[in-house]
Amino acid sequence: VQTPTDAHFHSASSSETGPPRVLITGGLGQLGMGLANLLRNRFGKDNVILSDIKKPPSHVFCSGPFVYADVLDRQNLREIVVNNRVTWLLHYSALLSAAGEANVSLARAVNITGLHNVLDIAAEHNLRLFVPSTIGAFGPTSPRNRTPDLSVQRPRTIYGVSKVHAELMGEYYCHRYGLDFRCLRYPGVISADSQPGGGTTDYAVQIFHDAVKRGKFECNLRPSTRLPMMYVDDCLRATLEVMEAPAESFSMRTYNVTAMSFTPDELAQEIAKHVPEFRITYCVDPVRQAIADSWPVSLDDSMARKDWGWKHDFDLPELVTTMLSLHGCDTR
Ligand code: AKB
Repeated sequence: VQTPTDAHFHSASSSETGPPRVLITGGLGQLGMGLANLLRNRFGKDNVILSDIKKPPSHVFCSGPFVYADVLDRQNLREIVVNNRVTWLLHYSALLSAAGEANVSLARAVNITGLHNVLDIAAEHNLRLFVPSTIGAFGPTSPRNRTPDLSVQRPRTIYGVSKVHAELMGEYYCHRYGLDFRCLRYPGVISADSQPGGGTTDYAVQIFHDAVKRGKFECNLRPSTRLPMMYVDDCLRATLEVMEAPAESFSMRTYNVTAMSFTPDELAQEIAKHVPEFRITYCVDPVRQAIADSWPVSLDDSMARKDWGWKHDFDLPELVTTMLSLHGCDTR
């Protein structure tokens, strides 16, 4: 293991001009492909490289550059960054909350050791680095309503602990080595054409599929479990906006972002306005329920709104009509 020394790292100033050359790790998860599409529209198809350790489906492979990248293999990662003249790195490789509790040592390796590799390579090669954080970086002793950016963070999951670590390490590298680190704490993200995996907020994705295909859904959280949420288009736009924002606009490097908060019961009622036969039942998963009960019910994202102009487009009604129509349901 290499320990960082000042000599390894370039100064923060960059002579690069033109569009960024982007690498996305963990690109076959819930957000990678959508993010690649957004960034390819903006910066050109060949300037955005998607990567993962899994074999991509053919539509992913055909829509732009894809490479194998294992964040636990520092040499492999460095080679990709150097050979492709990467200037922006968006680091999505991670095990989510419930998956992390099911395999703590893998989560520790991917979420913490993987992050160390990414941080060092980003600092060595003067990259702009984005790492997503999460509402899971808060815990039972954090304020639960309108949780501010700066508050107690004592999460009880390995996922949460690894994300607090990522926030602090990124901010430390920014301060110590001039690394251009940018981080958003995402709420639960709801998308139609890509599935999450191993998360606590996953129910809010699956419910739309089951409502349209089966007219019913069995929820693994209690009906009154309120969590912060966001539609995927808002989440990806927030990410692009924070990456493009001038560094001078930041008063900090890790921002809360949110759009809405709802419970399974409220979501089901909104879906039933368009799918009258829809019925929700409950079979609580104790692991996921305990995780959800330790998370904020709403986030205060006023600093993101003030500093770099964050504004969400989708509230609950628009989220539901959009998701239902993407699943082929007529909501007119
Ligand atoms: C999860 O549920 O683990 C994630 C998250 C909120 O970070 N979707």
